[in-house]
Amino acid sequence: MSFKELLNILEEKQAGFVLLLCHRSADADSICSAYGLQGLIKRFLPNSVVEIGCPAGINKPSKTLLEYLPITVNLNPNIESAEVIVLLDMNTVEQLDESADTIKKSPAPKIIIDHHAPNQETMRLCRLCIINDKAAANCELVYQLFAETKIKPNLNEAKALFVGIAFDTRHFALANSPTFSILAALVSEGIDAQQTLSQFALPIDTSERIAKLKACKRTKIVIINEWIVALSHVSAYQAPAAKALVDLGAHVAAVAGKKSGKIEISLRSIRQFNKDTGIHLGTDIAAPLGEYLQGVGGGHAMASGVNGKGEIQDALKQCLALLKQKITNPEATTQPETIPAKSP
Ligand SMILES: [Mn+2]
Repeated sequence: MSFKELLNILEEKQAGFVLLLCHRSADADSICSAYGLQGLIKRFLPNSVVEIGCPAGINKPSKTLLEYLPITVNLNPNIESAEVIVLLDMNTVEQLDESADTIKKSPAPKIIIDHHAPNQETMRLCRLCIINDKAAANCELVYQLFAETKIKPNLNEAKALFVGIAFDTRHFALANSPTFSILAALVSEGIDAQQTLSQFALPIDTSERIAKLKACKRTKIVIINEWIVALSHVSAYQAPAAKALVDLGAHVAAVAGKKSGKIEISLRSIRQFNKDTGIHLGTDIAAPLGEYLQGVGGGHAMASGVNGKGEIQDALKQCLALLKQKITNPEATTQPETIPAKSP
């Protein structure tokens, strides 16, 4: 990891225009790491134009970020005229949709600064790879570059790096030990941690709050082998509602909803449930449930979703039957017998 090598490339190219690219629907980590790097490069090359480009858009929380911090991003950067391209917080250029080809064709040297699993093709494409997939946020890597030069980030840069880390670690829940020493260093630059975190907290819609509360009120609790299963229904925000039930204490939650004849179910669980039962909510529950509801289901081990047709109560019953079967008889692969297969 070396800022010196990065600077060597910029100096060798006498780069007058350096483009720092963030991934599709750029998040806080991506934009804040670009902002930190932009400031650091400007300390050494004050006459170069160093621009942050988000050719594949930015996400909703990032819009709040741009209101509170003096960060400027170009949503339509001129990739062709960039003399050096830096890719931030992404392991493939495919994350930039249509711009991917332009980047690949560009003769400008490419540099990647990323904390995802390294991708061979990207490593071939890039002249310099600053990658650490152990880092919890890309902002950590940019902080390390500051540390290497012994330059301290100014208050806005420190704030940005702090916020980027907070977002990518889900408010530090996914932080590693080194993350905390970086955070301590950033806070010592004068950040009010409490105030900064609340400033960038996303407002929750009233309708979402009510949906979650209604889901709680309607919850049916079933205990299977000491696992608490929560089943509920609400007409919108099924996913946040399922997450809310898990946050409240359920080991696994399923929340269904019906809209214009179609049924939607979101499933969430805690890691322990997935680890101890071996149940993958995507393949073991959502997929067969989707089939049962003549639709589709899939997703991750601890978060999945189903779309299909049918009645809410019947769908939840079937969901419970699948969970029961997988919890009590993990080896079986047949459909649960408790509920007869639905006629088309
Ligand atoms: Mn990231």
